[in-house]
Amino acid sequence: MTKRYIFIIILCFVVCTGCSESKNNENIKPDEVNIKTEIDKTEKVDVETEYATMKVLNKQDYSYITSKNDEIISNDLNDRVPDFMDVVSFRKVIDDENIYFYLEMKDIPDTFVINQEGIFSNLMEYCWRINFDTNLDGITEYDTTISHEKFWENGKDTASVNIEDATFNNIVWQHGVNTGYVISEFTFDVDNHMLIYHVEKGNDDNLLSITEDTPFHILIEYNNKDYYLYEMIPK
Ligand SMILES: [Ca+2]
Ligand SMILES: [Ca+2]
Repeated sequence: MTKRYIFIIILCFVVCTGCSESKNNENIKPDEVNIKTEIDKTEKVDVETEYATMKVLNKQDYSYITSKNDEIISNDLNDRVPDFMDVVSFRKVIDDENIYFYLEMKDIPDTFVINQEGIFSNLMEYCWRINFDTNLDGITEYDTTISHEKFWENGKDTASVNIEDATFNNIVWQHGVNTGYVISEFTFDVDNHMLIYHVEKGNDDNLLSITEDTPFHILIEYNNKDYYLYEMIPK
């Protein structure tokens, strides 16, 4: 009798434990389903917002515009590029001694990831440049470019830096036919979403040929391991 009594108690305990686990499973399952659904949604959104690589630009893709000093020119919003690449408006002031250029961007985040993992070459990671057709031939040969830029650096760790960090270069580049060289640096400032370039013409004689009437274009480029993007004005 005693053994049988003990057996019944054990049996009841096992059955009750089973009921309890079953109840717990019933409570957990809906949560697991909800969590999975949330993850699926998140992944879907990421895929939908991913940018598509753009074709690499050729010489014939560039064209030029002119603008008067202090003329503010608006630019369409561009949902094909991140906000830090999207020019909202721009203006310039060029006199005998100075070149000022103002690029209003849709947004400038606090930090930019540089030397991104997975690029594995000396690609341009970021650039915000203005290219002047100083010899007036309608192509980039012999142009002069003012560029705030960052190349991927071999052997350097991935890092997050401010757009005004010293790792970005502020250079004026004098183009030849397929070559070029740095002729000057310039002062680069950021005021909210406005990028401000100031070049002193006295730094190099080539800069003297940039005047109020010199045609120019704007090119913003970004490379990461998955895609190459640009915003170009004019298109
Ligand atoms: Ca734009
Ligand atoms: Ca040219």
